[in-house]
Amino acid sequence: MAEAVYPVSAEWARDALIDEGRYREMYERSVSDPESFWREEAQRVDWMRPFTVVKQTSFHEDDFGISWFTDGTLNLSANCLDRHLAARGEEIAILWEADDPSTPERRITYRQLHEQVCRFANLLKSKGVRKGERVTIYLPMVPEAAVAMLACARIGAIHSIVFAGFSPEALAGRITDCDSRIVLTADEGLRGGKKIPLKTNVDEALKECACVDTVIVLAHTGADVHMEDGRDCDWASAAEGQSAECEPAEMNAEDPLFILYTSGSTGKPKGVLHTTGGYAVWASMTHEYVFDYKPGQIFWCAADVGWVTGHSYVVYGPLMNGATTVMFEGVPNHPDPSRFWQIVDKFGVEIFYAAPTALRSLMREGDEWVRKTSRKSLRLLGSVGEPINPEAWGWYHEVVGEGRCPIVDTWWQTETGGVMISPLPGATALKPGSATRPMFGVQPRLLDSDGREIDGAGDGCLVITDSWPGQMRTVWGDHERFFQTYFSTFKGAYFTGDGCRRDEDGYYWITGRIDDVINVSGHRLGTAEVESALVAHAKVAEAAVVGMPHDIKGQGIYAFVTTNAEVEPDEDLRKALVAWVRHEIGPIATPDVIQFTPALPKTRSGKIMRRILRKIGENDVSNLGDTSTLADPSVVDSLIANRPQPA
Ligand code: 6R9
Repeated sequence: MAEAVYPVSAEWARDALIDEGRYREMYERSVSDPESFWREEAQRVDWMRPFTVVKQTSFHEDDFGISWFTDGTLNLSANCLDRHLAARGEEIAILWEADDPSTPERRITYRQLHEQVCRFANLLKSKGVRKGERVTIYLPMVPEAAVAMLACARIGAIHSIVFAGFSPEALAGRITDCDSRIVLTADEGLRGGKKIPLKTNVDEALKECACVDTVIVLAHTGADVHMEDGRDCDWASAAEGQSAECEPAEMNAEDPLFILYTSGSTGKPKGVLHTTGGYAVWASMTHEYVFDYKPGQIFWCAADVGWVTGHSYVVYGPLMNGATTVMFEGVPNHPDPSRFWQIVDKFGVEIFYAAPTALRSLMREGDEWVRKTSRKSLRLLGSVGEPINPEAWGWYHEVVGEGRCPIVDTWWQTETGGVMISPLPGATALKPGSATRPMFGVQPRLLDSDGREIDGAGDGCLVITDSWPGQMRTVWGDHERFFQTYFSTFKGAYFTGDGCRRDEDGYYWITGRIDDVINVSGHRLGTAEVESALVAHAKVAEAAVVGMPHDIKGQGIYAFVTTNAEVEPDEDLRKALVAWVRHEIGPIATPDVIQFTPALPKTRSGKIMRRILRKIGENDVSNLGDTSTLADPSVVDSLIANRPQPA
């Protein structure tokens, strides 16, 4: 089948920051002379002390290390706030839309945001928070989440945001791992009219965390929540008494900025650590070029700040560039499936960036919900988090964008800090489903399973061969795991965990994870995490989890479960296990299918044959490949015969 190609329109080629000629020239320079390229590009940051060293990076074991702009100093909150005050202090920094459309929006100017950040930074200081200390943030999508992040950056504390949909158990694990003494939360969150008991979750989590002595609680819904004497304090009244001036701390480029936990293929979630200078350059540069961002435009990234997309494209990238960034507390289909487009009209959103899973769920509801809104302000659309299927791409392009807005399909990861492979709207002809070409400084390669490079068109494991400024620097508390996870599979290269195809035009097509990570609604989950939650249940002996295709979520969760000998599995147990996993990890980990089985297919050496389980999960059992090493091949037949139909 011939691929559809959407050429760059004449207006985009003329008006965009970067056209095709400039992309080629800049890309070429970024890889042939990275020193001079990044020396120049890094001038987008206001440095307190300019750097002299650009880049000291090696992916090889003997001299492994990643350091950018090493001797420069800066403060990221000053870059997001103070430097804009003179020119655009009265312009809107954050436009906040509540879950309930009848709640008034909030419009916060750069000057007001600066003041709030300073007060909150002073409050953190008064609670004894010091440079390098970890602050856990467990907040809904409210402007105070951005205030908290920027306040940490202002005083040099390291923030660790835990998505407000995670369970108390998951929260406790993340607080303990980074040994955080302070937690910032709200009484409740609101999503789609449902209340999320954040403070109660924190209280529950803190039963397991001896390290926490301070909790600052934002009164968001006004719910009556328990306040622990000597530990908990009210956000607003505590911040009110603080000074509205707070000198930004001078941070080294390589001082940590934040930790964000993400799932890997093994073990517990790892704390991805990003540092200050390189991340600042990367978030701001990619935001400007990928979205062709020009001052004054209204930018809306619909991701939650609990994910990396929210860090880089709700808060840091847009604010560094002086943008008006939209923050939305709610969900796409509440109170009805027009919600996104109504917000677009209400605020005059020009650039809209969301995940394919949200688009697919809206597409299913029919075009009427979109067509009854105007959307005439939109000029550019973006996609992130998972592969976008050509059908959803077509709907986004034709129905949402009315054929007029280019779509930037941006591939990147928590680990990469910002966009790595993406079209630039004024430069790149689009192919639906392809993330197209690398960002400046990004050198993708495809390798076969023996580590041999694939030249030209072909399919392989996606690796990146040289560092870029936004790259993660370590796994919190486990530098060895950092090296082992990303740099030991293929010598001298960063291993992404994704499979990828390159076509004749040099375009990249991400095919999805090739490790044991599944991508549910754009959220990463390790199969091992879900398995360990399942086996933690008293009635479960063994569990194996694989991904399965899912129309809306992209991937769903398929769990094979063996119960303890005396337990008779039934519908009640199935329901109980679903609730258990939600409780252990959070609703995003809800299993779609649980198949009880007396045994799992194992090799004679006792290894579960996941390849076969994946095939069963995908309902593609015609060719299971070699099963000769199975200890008991009849297990597979019975699994196939008893495969439940997804609900
Ligand atoms: C930003 C973010 C990373 C994983 C990544 C890949 C998948 C992200 C994609 C995409 C195809 C895209 N992914 N963007 N796959 N096309 N445009 O999502 O970070 O949560 O760490 O997930 O998501 O599999 O490896 P993160």
